[in-house]
Amino acid sequence: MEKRLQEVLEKRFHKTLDTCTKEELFHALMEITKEATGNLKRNEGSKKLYYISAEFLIGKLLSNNLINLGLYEETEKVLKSHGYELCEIEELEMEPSLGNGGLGRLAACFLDSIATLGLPGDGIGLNYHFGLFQQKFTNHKQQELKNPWITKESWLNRQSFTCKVPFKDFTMDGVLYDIDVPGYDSGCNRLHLFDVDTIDESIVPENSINFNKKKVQENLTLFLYPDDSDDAGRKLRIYQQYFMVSCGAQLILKEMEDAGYDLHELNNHAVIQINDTHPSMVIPELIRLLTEEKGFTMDEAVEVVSKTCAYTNHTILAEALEKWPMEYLEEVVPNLVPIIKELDERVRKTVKDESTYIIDAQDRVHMAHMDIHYGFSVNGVAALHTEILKNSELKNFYDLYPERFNNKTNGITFRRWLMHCNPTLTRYIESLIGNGFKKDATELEKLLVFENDEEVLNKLEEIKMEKKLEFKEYMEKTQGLTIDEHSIIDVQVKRLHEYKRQQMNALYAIYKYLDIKAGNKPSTPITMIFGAKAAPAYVIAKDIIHLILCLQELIEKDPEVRPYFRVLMIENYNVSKAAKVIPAANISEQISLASKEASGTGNMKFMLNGALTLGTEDGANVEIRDLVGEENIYIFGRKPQDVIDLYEAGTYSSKEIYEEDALIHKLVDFITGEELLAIGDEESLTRLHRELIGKDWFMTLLDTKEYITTKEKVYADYEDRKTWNKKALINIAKAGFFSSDRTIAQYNEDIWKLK
Ligand code: CR6
Repeated sequence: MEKRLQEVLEKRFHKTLDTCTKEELFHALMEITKEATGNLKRNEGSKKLYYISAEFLIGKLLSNNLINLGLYEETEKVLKSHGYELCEIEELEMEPSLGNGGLGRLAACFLDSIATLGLPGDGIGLNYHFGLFQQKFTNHKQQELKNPWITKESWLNRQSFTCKVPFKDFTMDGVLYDIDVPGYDSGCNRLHLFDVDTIDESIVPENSINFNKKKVQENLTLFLYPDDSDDAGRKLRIYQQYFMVSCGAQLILKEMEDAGYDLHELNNHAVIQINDTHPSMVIPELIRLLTEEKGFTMDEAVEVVSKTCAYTNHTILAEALEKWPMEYLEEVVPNLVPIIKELDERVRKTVKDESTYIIDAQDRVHMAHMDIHYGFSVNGVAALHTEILKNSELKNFYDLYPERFNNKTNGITFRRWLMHCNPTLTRYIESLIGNGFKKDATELEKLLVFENDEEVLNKLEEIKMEKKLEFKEYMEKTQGLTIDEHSIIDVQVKRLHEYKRQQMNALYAIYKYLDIKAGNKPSTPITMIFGAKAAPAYVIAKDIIHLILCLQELIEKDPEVRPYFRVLMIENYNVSKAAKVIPAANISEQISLASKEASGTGNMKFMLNGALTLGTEDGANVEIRDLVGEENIYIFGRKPQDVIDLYEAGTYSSKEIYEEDALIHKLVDFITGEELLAIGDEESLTRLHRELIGKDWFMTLLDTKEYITTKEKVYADYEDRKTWNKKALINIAKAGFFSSDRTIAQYNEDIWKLK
């Protein structure tokens, strides 16, 4: 490594390891890493997976690629001997935020595991020029800025493949960029990101995310998830989706033909995993290409495509299940319209249940319906979620095709979420049980023999302290906030959404604030950490951020409360910040309204790093509980079936709870009380107050009381540090199940069947 680094620095910058700048060093490292990945053998086989997804939240790649290549430690040593820290070089990398949250990060973890298991499988997506917006706090509010990540040199490698994508009034030329995906101690796959050369980044002003949505030739791949609160935005999403799937389908067919396969046997050589409904148009697009260009009859095309495509559902929230008005499709992708109508006709001929039709009475196209009728597999992302799909949300489809439904509980790559973000813990685990867990995560269970070993438990606490100190230093440097490392670190980091109920956590903060004001000081100080971006057009979500930032301000300025209790919000929460805060956490907040969080994956990352979950019976929390046992997790709140029944009955009234419960009344009214109004914006706080009492669609007030009692118990339990540390150890030991290597092995076993 040292020799190669010197060579590259000399050749490119006429510098040495002792004279170069950190930027030059970063570029040299990137070049060497790309070269090493390029030399890896490609994973190959007679059947290949294509994972199509609108999002790949890959995050920074330098360190993870070095880990997977087996070069991390050597690089670290070489840099150290010349006075550099690898982690400071890594800070210079631009972060590709090509995803919103869990779904996009899942796709990135999956790519890592697919490559690691030696399976031939590539990702297909879009090369957004700006990732998810950069978040800034001004006047206690979220401000959105554009988030560029592509520099002159990056992980992207331009390829020679091109294709033409036919829209209604014009054709666009797709170009392809690849990012190599090295497996851990294994071969290599690729992430294919499509783009167009006519994109004009300059149509977006500085400090803004606004642009002319109608200039499709200039804006098509500018933004991940452009604001879809108006017609133009929604149509732009269809342009993006069609561009992605058309390029993808053309690439797949070309690769198949180049390999000499008969396209009539496409399903024996390719499998396409459709990640949520954003790529669903790949089904009619493949049918179109096969019939128009490859001489297939409609019957032949429908049959082979249906045997090639599989669909993953990631949510039961109606707002996220895409239904496109036919009118929009006619305007953007008229080529697909007759095919979609034909697919719908075929369903109507054989199926009685109208609720499963692709085109509904309002002439809207239900993308998920198309996926289920014309795919061979439908999977949910956690056991509970899949059961809800089968028994309520998609029951009518389950009745039709029970054999298509299956569960694949999500997972995370331990290379990033343990080895990279917590090397100290990794090394310590290795010293206790050897390094087999790096390849077979279930070996973490070997840690269980130490559950009563005081030396081991103390060491775990020491490591937690080290990570808290690192996080403290980071927060000081980036936001000027000084955290007390001796406090309990209680963390809720995830996208801001009402169903995730950050507002309930904020109500707890109000409770604690008032309790301390009344003279009840906690034995150990508490630091509550939030990190969340709200969709730019999601008004209530932004109001919740405003509330949290106002609470932060109120408490920071209150010398009576601040020494015991603080509320802090991480600005611009993203993948790298996740890697900093998760290892420092004692408590992992997973408090969604039961039945609404399909899985969650943050919950797995916290557990793996020794935090205890405070959560509802929702998503993968249920499987965490089953693995660690009731005594090693804190579960509270209304059960999923009760919540489903409550929606069905339509009897939930937050107003009733507010009026009947004096404590809740007091906490909710604090939002518009004089303390917060003196800091914040009256309109925003009043709107949130009104929402909580008048609607509260995700039933915050239903669980608030039990949440407060449970959280008080968690804090009290922290006082018995030995028992706490034992619980942390059991959580780490049982986390192996949540390795995405396991998830991918199951996808392959049940759905993909790659050799
Ligand atoms: N928001 C689910 O809500 C799940 C991920 C990945 C989500 C979340 O519970 O862990 O997908 N769904 O499966 C969607 O994005 C539609 C998410 O990230």
